[in-house]
Amino acid sequence: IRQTKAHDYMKYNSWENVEAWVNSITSSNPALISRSTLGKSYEGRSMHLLKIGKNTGSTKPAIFMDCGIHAREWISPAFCQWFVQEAVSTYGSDPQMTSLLNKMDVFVLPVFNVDGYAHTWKSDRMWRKTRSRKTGSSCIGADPNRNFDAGWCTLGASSNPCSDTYCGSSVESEIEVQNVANFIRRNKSIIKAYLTIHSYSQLLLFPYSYKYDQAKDHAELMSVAVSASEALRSLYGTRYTSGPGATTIYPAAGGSDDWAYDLGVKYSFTFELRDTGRYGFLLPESQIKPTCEETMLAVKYISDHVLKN
Ligand code: ING
Ligand code: ZN
Repeated sequence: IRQTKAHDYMKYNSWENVEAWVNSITSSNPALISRSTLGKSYEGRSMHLLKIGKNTGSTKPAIFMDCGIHAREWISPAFCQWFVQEAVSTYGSDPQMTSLLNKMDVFVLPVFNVDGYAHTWKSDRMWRKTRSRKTGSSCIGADPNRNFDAGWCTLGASSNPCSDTYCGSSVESEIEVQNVANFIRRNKSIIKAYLTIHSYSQLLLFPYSYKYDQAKDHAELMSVAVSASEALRSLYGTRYTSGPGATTIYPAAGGSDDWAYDLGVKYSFTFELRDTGRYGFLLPESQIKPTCEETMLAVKYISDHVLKN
């Protein structure tokens, strides 16, 4: 029998490999990682969540980061996996990472849209949405980043179930969105930052996307985003644009960052990783390492800022 390919940080990994990795990295790093599940997806896959941080015996402030809301954005789950590995392997030697994990916990959801991700490996590489079925429509899935309770379905979203930006039949109609929203609601007193990783376009976005109003923390979020982008650029010269979603990419309601912000999570950012369109969603594996390395610098900059505030 042929063995299936093993996990490799410099390759894209199938859901089966990501799931095996969740278990192996947790058992190899019991002092820094603990595992839980947010619940099951529509098709019954587990939404594994990793908590990275030094156990201090008391409740710490936390950062929540998710990857893979959209199925075809493969560099995103690759980054979450990279982040976890980098965190455990530099804890104790890198002062910034050490102090982050001593003082805060980082909740990492390596793949949000697990069913969609599996579908991009099985049958349709360009699938974006969830895989939920609805009676009365032959079209499948809703856009999880249009399904949150933030100006739901008012702008930049479609009520057509066949659209790639279908907002769903109601707010949080998607079980995966419910699972994430319930966790963040339950833990909102400790969650100080919400980071959600997409691709592509090289943008660092913050609220709002569902309206043109400036967020009350606009000045601070803009300055954090600009500095985080500068840190990212310092490694390989990759240029990012920072700004509110509505004016920087396009208006879009129902996004997770706007929802988290309105819930009270001030440091709420959406990353759009490499590239600017040459390869788009089909970013070559040779770019996983440089993309993840530079993105680490931005995430660490934001984490430092959150820690100081
Ligand atoms: N971009 C995001 C999308 O869901 C976005 C942009 C960010 C919309 C924040 C709403 C809120 O369309 C990609 N590439 O998915
Ligand atoms: Zn996306």
